Amino acid sequence: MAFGEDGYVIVGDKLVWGDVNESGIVETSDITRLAMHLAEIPDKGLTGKGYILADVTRDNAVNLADLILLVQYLSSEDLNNPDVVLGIPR
Ligand SMILES: [Ca+2]
Repeated sequence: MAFGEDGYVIVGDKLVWGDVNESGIVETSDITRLAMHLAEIPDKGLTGKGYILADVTRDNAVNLADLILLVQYLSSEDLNNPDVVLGIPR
């Protein structure tokens, strides 16, 4: 176990921000997974690494702002937009 520069616990692989479902890549199903968490659907709450990776705005809260940024990232035609840093392992 190690701690990243933001104080997050890192276990195993590098963090891929936005990889809410921990599949290794950022994909449309991550939006679904985060939406289920925000809707407080029973047994669909995020915990552990998935919760950490869901905080794509990195403000230590998982909320609608994270969902919006994730949608913007996945709908962006320019995934190299420097303002969008999701999906970049760190
Ligand atoms: Ca956040």
